[in-house]
Amino acid sequence: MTTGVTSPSLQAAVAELQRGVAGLSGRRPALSQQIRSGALVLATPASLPETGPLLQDLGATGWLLRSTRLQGRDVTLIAANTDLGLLYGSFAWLRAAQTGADLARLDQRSAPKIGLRLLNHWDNLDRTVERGYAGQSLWDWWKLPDIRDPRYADYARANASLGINGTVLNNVNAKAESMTAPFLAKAAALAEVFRPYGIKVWLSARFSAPMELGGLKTADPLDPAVRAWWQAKANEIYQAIPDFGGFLVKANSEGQPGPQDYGRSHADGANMLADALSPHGGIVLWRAFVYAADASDRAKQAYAEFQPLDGRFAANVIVQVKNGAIDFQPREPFHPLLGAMPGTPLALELQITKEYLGFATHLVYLGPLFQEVLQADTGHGGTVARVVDGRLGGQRLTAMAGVANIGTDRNWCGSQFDQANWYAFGRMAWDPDQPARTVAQEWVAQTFTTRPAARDAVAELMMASREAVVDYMTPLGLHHLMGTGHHHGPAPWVDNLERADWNPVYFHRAGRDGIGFDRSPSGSHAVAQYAPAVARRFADPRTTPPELLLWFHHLPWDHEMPSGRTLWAELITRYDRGVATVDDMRRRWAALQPDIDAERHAEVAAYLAVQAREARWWRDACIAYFQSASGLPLPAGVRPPEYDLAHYKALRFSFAPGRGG
Ligand code: BDP
Repeated sequence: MTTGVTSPSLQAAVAELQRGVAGLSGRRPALSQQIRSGALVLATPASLPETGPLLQDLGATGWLLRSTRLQGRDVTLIAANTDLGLLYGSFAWLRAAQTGADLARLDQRSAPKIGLRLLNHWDNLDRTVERGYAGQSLWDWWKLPDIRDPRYADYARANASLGINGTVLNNVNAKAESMTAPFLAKAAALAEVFRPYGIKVWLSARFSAPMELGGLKTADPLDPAVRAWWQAKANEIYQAIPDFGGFLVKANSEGQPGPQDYGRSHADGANMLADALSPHGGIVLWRAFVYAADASDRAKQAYAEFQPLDGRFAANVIVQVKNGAIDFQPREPFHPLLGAMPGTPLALELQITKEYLGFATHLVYLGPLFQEVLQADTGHGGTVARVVDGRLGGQRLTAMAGVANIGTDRNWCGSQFDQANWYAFGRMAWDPDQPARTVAQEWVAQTFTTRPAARDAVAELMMASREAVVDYMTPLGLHHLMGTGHHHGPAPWVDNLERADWNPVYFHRAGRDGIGFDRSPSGSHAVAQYAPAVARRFADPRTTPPELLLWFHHLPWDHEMPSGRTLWAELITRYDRGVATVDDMRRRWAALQPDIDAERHAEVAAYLAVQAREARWWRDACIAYFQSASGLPLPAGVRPPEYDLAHYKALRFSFAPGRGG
């Protein structure tokens, strides 16, 4: 192997290649031969000037893999403009090797389409993880900064292999303590481990920290003492972590403090923090996830508060928008803010952890969900992907964030297949146009098997899984039917929570007259927040896709569906289809036994059994409840729910995971 100066990133690249080849060589002896004979050349224009012209369109971190001749020898060139690009290129070469590419005929090039590819950890300082289903937080704050768990480096390696280049260490429901000197030293230790892998550390900032830590009487963003406090804090942070990424902020949302506490706007708050960070090159990610107790329609709130602020944010502010307007449901239409703020960089926030999709025990591959939102046409001149990669609005700052599903579990993510969701997030943040199916095949080839038939069978099982969870939990655009607080299991009957918009009945509105949330012009008119062509389509039940029907419309039970069935019969058909798909996934997995190692095969099979049982529970409880609302008999041939409604209502889950500290 040829290498030039050994920066930490280049050393990491070489180490990955050596380790990767050693791991693969049992299976592919030619690989180690290729490396030992020096046929793999890592080069930047600084070490090999003739690569310069090849790399012009690849930016700082894009890479090129090419089988070529150099100085009379056949070589594989891994080239990039920087050493970090070489690290990404080395991982790309390993991916090519692991997925069975012809290594003697390589010609690949790729550059990231999105600048900031971030994980958001909802990790608390006591190591509980909000909506975490993979054990404790990876960050052992108590032992840091002295003790650096080897998994920190492995975490960085895994992320770098996907191109993830930043991580927000702490929960958006932030504690001010994370900004005290001892915790900054701990964050700095993590930053040091991550640095060679191109991963910057970010922190969630609590807006009221100047009061809690600085003893100020106010956190008003226009107060000079508050501004000075944040500036001093930013200086202190950059002393400890010179390449600190910036702040992620949840403000005036679900009880978190924010600028509105002082009659100021989100822009006032974000810009104040942006001013503090800007001398250091830091960035503010300001979340648009807000909703108020008195809202007539919770789905409208974020747009109402943020859209009028378009163009009013400082140059180093990005507004971070969830994929949908409610909250990470199995299916939501894309968020109406996406495309509606052309004068503001918008980050897309996806949830990798499966808070509303069966936690870690349900096999749900999120690639299709990510693809669906990224490829949605906003009606503002392009897809969500074009909004997020900045091409639509000409933004220089671009970002995509994924709420992490990583913890101390031996398999990192709570289940074997949940690793695929971390993988898919990273790959689609690098290139938001990557098809979910290709990403699944790639992951399977690197995780389970390269045999094409088995690889494709596993990938197809994954591809079916997202629609399955939609069907057995919230078909036809239903949403937020999950159990109170923990969000485990069905609870469509809940109607007694303190705030109307926390209750499932608020969202489905099922009664004798029909079901669904009327967001059309005759209802909350939330459709008006979309671009005109999209708004027109969603305003009319005949042009609304059936998958989103009850998100936008309240319709009678006998409403005729495109299938020719009544809405009532269609709802039941979808619940049945969800259960049937999971049964089918189990059968398909069982048939793959010869292709998968026994340990993981058995583990996944056990998880699928849980999913099959819980899919039935979802179906039965929802049908029992919606029948009590509709008063209609079950269509002929439909299996009645196993228990009566009272049984399902009485179930309790006191210690369901993911509640945080
Ligand atoms: C919801 C979660 C809650 C988070 C909130 C958020 O239920 O735990 O704090 O989102 O995104 O999905 O801030």
